Amino acid sequence: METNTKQALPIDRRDATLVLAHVLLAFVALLLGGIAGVLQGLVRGGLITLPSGIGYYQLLTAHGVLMALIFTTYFIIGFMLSGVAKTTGGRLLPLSRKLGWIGYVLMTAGTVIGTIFILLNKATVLYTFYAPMQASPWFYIALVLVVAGSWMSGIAMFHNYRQWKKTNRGKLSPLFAFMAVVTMIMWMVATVGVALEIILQLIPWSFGWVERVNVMLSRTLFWFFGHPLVYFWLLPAYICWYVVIPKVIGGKMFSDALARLSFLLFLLFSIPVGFHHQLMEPGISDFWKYLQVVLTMMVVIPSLMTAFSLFATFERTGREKGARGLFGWFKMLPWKDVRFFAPFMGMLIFIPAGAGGIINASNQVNAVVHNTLWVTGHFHLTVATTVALTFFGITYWLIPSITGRTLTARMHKLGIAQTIIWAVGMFFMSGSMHTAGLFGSPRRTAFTTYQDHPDAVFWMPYHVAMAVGGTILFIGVVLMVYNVVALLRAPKGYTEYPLAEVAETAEQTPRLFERWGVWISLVVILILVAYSVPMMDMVNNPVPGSKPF
Ligand code: HAS
Ligand code: CU
Repeated sequence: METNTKQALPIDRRDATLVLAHVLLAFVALLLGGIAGVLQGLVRGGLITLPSGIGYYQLLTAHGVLMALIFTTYFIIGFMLSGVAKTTGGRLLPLSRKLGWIGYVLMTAGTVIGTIFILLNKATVLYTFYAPMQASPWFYIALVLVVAGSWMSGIAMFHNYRQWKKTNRGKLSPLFAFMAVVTMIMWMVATVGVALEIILQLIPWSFGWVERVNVMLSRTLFWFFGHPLVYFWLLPAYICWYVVIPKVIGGKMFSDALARLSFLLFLLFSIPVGFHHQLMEPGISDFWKYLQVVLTMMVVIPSLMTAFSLFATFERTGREKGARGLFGWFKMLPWKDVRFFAPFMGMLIFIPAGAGGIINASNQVNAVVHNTLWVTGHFHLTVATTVALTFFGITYWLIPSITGRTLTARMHKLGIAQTIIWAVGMFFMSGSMHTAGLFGSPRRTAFTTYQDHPDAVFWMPYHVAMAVGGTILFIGVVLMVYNVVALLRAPKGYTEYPLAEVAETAEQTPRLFERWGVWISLVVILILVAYSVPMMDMVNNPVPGSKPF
C-alpha cells in the first residue's frame, strides 16, 4: 500500500510537501480574513458595534491584506510550483526546491510580522497603504519580505523551465510552465514599482528620516503595481481554465497558440494601465490618462480571447459527446464534478464582473463610481468570486493528488454546496454594493448615517443586505476550511493531476512566442511610453505632502 501511494503522486514527494505548505497557509489566511470580513460587514450594516479596542479600519486592513494579498499569493505560488514541477520532469530541480523553501520562509516571516502589526493597530492603512496614512516601518518591511519571498519562488520556476528547455532543445515548452513563467515575469516587473515606493519613500518616511513624501508619486508607483496585481490573481485562474478544465470535461484544448498569445498580451498590457485607478486624481494630464485608458481597453482583449476559447472547448466537447442543436452541448457539461462546477461559476460571474471593469475604465463613468461601494462590488466579483472559486475548484483535486488520496463523491457534493453558498452570498453582497454605490454610498467607511442625510436612507437597506450576504459568505469560508481538512483526511488512493492535450485541429504555435528578449523589450518600451513623462512631471513639480497620520 505504502509503495503504491508513493508511485501514485504526480510530483516528487518533497515538492508535494512544499506545495501543500503553501496551500494550507493560504487557507489559514482565508479563515482569518473571513472573520474580519464578516465582522466589518455587520458593522457597516449597523447590526453590531465592535468591542472597544478593535477598530473598523483595523479589521478592514486585516481583511484586505489577508484575503487579497496573502491568501492569493500563497495559493498561486503553491499551485504554479506544482504545475511547473509536474510538466517539467515531475519534480523541482534541487536549486528550485531550495529557492521555493527560502521563498516560503521569507513570505511567512513577512505575513506573521505584518499581521502582528495590524493586530496591534500600528498598521491601520488598508491594503493599498496610501500615504499620507502611515504605518509602523515594520509593516512595510513585512511587505518587502512577502514580495522578496515570491521572487524566490519565481526564480525557482524560471530555473526549472530553463533547464527543461536546455534538455529539450527546439521543442515547445509545456503550456503550464510557459504560463507560469509569463505570470511571474509580469509579477516581477510590476513589483519593482511597489518596491521603489516602499523602499525609497515609505520606509525612510515612517522611520522619521524624512518628513514628507511625494504622495502623487507614491500612488502612481503603487498602481504601477496595483493593476498587474489583479492579473497576478487572474492568470493562475486562467491557467486552470485553459489547461485543466478541458481535461476535466473530457475534451481537448482549443488552441495552444491562442492560449499563449493571450498570456503574452497580458504581459504586454497589464502594466502600463495603472492610471485607470487614478482617473479622478489631479496631477496627471488628460493625455496620459487617455493613453492608459486606451491600453486598458487593449488588456480586455486577451480576456475576450479566453472567453472565446472556453466556449469553443465546451461546444466541441459537447458535440463530440453527441450533443445536438445550438445549445445542446450545455447539458453535456459535467455539472456534478466540483473540479468543473466551481471554476465554471467563476467564469460565469466573470462576464458581469468584467463588464463592470470596462465601466470603471471609461473615464467619464469613473467619475460616478470612483470611491463608491460600486468598486468594492466590482472586486468582490472579480477576485473574491471568479478567482477564489477557481482556486477552490483547483483545491479539490490538488490536495488529494499531492497527498495520495481520493476525491470522493461526498467531497464533490460538499464542494458543490460550498460553491452555491458562495455564489448566493456574493449575489446579495456584491449586488447590494454595486447598487448602493450607484446611489453614491462611499467605500472605505465605517457605519454612518451622514448626519441623517436624505440619500443615506436609500443606502441603508442595501448595507443590511450586504451584511446578510457577508454572513452567508462567512458560512462559505467555514465550509471551505472544513472541506480542506476533509480532503486531507480522505481515503488513501489516487487522484489525477488533470492536464489537457491540444486538439489535433489546432494551429502550430509560432516559435516567436518563446523569444523572451522580444517580449520583455516590448514590455519595457510600453512602460516607458506610458509612464516616463507623467512620472517626470510628478518628480519635477512635487506637491508638498501633508504630514503623516
Ligand atoms: Fe478591476 C478596480 C478596470 C478586471 C480587481 N479592480 C479594481 C479593484 C480591484 C480590481 C481589486 O478602470 C479595486 C482597487 C482598489 O482598492 O482601489 N478591472 C478593470 C478592467 C478589467 C478589470 C477593465 N479587476 C479585474 C480583475 C480583477 C480586478 C480580473 C481581480 C482579479 N478595475 C478597473 C478600474 C478600476 C478597478 C478602472 C478602478 C475603479 C476606481 O475608480 O477606483 C478587465 O480586465 C475585465 C475584462 C474581463 C472581461 C470578461 C471576459 C469573460 C470571461 C468569462 C467567459 C465565461 C465563460 C462561461 C466561458 C471582458 C473570460 C461560459 C458561460 C456559459 C453560459 C456557458
Ligand atoms: Cu486596474
